[in-house]
Amino acid sequence: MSNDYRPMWKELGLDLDAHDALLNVLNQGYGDIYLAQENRPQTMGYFDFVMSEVHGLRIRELLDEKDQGRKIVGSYCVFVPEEIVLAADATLVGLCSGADFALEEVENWLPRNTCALIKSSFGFKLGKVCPYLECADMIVGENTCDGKKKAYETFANLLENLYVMDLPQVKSDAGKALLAAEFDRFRQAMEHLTGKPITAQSLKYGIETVNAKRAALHRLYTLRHADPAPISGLDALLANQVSFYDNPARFTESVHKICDELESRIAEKKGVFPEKTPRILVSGCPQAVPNWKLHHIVETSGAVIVGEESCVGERGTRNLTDDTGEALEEMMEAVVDRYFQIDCAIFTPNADRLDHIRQMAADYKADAVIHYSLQSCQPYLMESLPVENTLKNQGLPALRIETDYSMQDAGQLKTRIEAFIEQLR
Ligand code: BJ8
Repeated sequence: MSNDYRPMWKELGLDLDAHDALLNVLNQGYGDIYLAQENRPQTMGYFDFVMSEVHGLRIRELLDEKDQGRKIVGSYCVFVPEEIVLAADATLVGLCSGADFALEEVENWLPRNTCALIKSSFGFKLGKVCPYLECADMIVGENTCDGKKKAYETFANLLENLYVMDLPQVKSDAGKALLAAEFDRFRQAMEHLTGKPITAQSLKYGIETVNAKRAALHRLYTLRHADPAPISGLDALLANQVSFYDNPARFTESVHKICDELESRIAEKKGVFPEKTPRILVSGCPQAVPNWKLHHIVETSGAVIVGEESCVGERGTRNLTDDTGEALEEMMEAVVDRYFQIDCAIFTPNADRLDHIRQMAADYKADAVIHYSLQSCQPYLMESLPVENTLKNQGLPALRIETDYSMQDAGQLKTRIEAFIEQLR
């Protein structure tokens, strides 16, 4: 990334030395993991460019938007409705990060055995290394798992502009009413932030824009059903990760370009790995940039990842919002209906998730499922055993992984994963 961005980062209050260190690790990791892959689709060049400019050009674009009076909203969860943010003429960016930073300082604020995702959010704030966080006018936290819920209480001491959204934990009528009330409160908060009323027309625009983005990803997911796999799991994961940062319309167009290329590859039977390479479905916790550990290990151990049952994957994008309503209330209801279907492990009971895993395994012709949990993530760890047992009882091999963002266990994970893949041959 060009040195020209240094004044911009300084103005945002970043710690330039710490930020340099982070970018060095990111660039090194990207080179070693992404650029070292063979047979990549050429259209992935766009995502290489996005990643090379993830703290540069994209931040400049966001600051230009702010100069023109547009607000930036940061979020840590796929429950924050982008449709409503866009309808208020603001831009949503994802803030979850997939790398450890300033760990010692973080442990002055959070217990050591907090999940890596929460620790990393604190680390990026305390280490002053995240330009997205620093340029956001509003940061939305959500009462999902206990870890996040309690962490936001502490985070409020570090963030002046934190807005906390309450969320249901049960899929009941009362749960849905709570979500509807919270989305309505959020609608008002967005209007207050931007000074722009959300109208039927602006919400329709928000719904159509986000639906288009999700539909492009659905097209990509469907193409991943093919054998040989036309795109690596790493590259598909990257497309999912970039969906949280990029301009939605440009992202949609770029994903369609990849899909056009993948269709040609499928017609020519051209893949990233040979036909009949063992196919893995990954299920569990979200994997934010630059958390590429599991995908990298699997795809350098003789298998290909064909799908992600994750919030950085199908759980985050599965359903479209009904865009047929005309009145504002009708469209707000459609937004609530869509988000209420998300099968995050914070819900109890959460039978839909198991159904989705089985359905995805069948659709993607997966030979096995790897369940991925971050250490100390109670919701996904608690679900991992029933998921594993049910899949195994139905004849689908499954492996449970519990890890964090460090590379300390990489060797051990590789040994387990290689042995698991060996059994699939
Ligand atoms: S909708 S998965 S993005 S909450 S890994 S912080 S669950 S202890 S991230 Fe999530 Fe929304 Fe659910 Fe999706 Fe807690 Fe687990 Fe940490 Fe997690």
